[in-house]
Amino acid sequence: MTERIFTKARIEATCFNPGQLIPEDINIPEIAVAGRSNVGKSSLINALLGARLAKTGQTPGKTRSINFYRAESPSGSLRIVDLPGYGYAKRSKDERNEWQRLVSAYMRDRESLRLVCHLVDFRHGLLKNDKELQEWIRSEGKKIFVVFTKADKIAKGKWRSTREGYIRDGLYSYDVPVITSAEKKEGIDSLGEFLVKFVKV
Ligand SMILES: Nc1nc2c(ncn2[C@@H]2O[C@H](COP(=O)(O)OP(=O)(O)O)[C@@H](O)[C@H]2O)c(=O)[nH]1
Ligand SMILES: [Mg+2]
Repeated sequence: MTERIFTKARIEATCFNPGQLIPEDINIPEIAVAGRSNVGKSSLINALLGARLAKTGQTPGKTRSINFYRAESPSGSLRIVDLPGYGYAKRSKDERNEWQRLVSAYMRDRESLRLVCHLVDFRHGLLKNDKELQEWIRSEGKKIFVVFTKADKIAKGKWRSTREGYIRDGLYSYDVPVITSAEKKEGIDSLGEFLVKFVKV
């Protein structure tokens, strides 16, 4: 077990509407975490920050807020930004519009937003909404880095070929996607190291 890369993590803000968003600070890089409801965003953030800050296992589609977490790293202060989940079938059109409105308001002209970690269930790969999300984030001029979740559900011997298959199917990622399991704490250190290195350059 290596030394934890993020220290002194705390929740900084919970925002349900654009008016509640906290202003960016150009000295504090932000890394957003996006993905379908239930993909494991909150669990991954907790594993990464080594703290139970994000609520996990909530009713799918319930987290409608953007949550800002502030953490210290060897590269200095940064923010991990938990975006509301999408793709929950039972959501109404109004709720989808609400999601779009809040997330757009956050991303628009957000220079401190350096990277969007797109969480994808390792068992499923990209589903329809995921492809739309990837296109939309790229059209906003933001970099996407894919993080596979729940890898403990797939035999380790199949990890490489599974990842290669998804890449061949047209998944977009700024760098080779990292394979993680929040439950088994696998790939979490590699992800942390990648992120800290990424915000430094
Ligand atoms: N097997 C397994 N289950 C996970 C993992 N990460 C999250 N889960 C489960 O997936 C469900 C949704 O997780 P959560 O973090 O709340 O997802 P979110 O909606 O994207 O924030 C919960 O029941 C978690 O326990 C993982 O690495 N492995
Ligand atoms: Mg969550």
